[in-house]
Amino acid sequence: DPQVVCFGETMGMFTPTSTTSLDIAEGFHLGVGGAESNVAAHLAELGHHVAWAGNVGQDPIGTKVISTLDCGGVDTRWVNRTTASPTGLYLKEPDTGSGAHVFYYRAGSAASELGVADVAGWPLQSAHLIHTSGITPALSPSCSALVEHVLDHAAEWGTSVSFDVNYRSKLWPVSVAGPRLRELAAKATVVLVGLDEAATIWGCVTSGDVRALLPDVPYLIVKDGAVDATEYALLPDGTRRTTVVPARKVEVVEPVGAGDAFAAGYLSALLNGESSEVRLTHGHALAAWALGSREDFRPGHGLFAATPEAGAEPRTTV
Ligand code: KDG
Repeated sequence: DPQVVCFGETMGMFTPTSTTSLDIAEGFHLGVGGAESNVAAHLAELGHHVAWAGNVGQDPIGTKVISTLDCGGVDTRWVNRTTASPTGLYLKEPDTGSGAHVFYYRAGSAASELGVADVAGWPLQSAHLIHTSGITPALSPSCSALVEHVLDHAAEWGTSVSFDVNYRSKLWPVSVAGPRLRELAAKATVVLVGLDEAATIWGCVTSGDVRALLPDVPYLIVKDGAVDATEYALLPDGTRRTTVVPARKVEVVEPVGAGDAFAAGYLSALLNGESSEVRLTHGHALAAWALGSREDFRPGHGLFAATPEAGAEPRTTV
């Protein structure tokens, strides 16, 4: 059975084949992307038995999602194909000066139909870790209920949940997302959040402000982009420990997907029983790869060999 089960939405991802804005692009590359399946693919690359569970449509994009994840070594036995709704899509605009942008075509998608009933078939009780993100509760009321259900029952199933806050402004406003994401994050064992998004949704200025909002999360990781990442650990004996590891300097090609890579590096080290320093260092190492690539993940990319050169100017947030 899988050591890790990731769930959420995975979509067809169109990117222009040249660095042009979407409105004038002529050629497109079709890949697949989704925050949780990106994490799954990285974890598979790192040697973990990991499944991605979710819905795709009975359409060619759904087939492509499954075959791409299969190629990446992700266990897709728990992917369900729905006949009534299509696989979601998104377009990713390269950074032509004003940052990278994404455009979603995912309302009413197969994934948005996920709900509490789906978990009955997933191998959650035997997994060491379940991973999802704050994108999933934004997809539909039934997806929101599903995420809460998993967070509420993980302890009794004997497993833990890792939750990447992943605020997506195109899916829901801060007024709704802020309180909901805080409520969900408070129930998780591992929470990953960018300081920039914590500022947007919760008004936090420092990493310490984030800890003050989520004081009881056993492992809270606040990523301050190109600066550093801080882990706030609350150990079973009540000891509190804070660890800070500076980010690597990298040349940024495209930032989308770097947070997922960080999550996978961190979680892999956590699963392997590594120290706080090693967990954060592995997070930065994988994020550095993703920052230097247009892909969110590339099966068989030879992670540590692809580490960008030291000495480039830090430019963006993870
Ligand atoms: O983290 C990268 C994701 O944002 C991308 O893969 C698409 O899942 C996605 C989303 O909902 O934005």
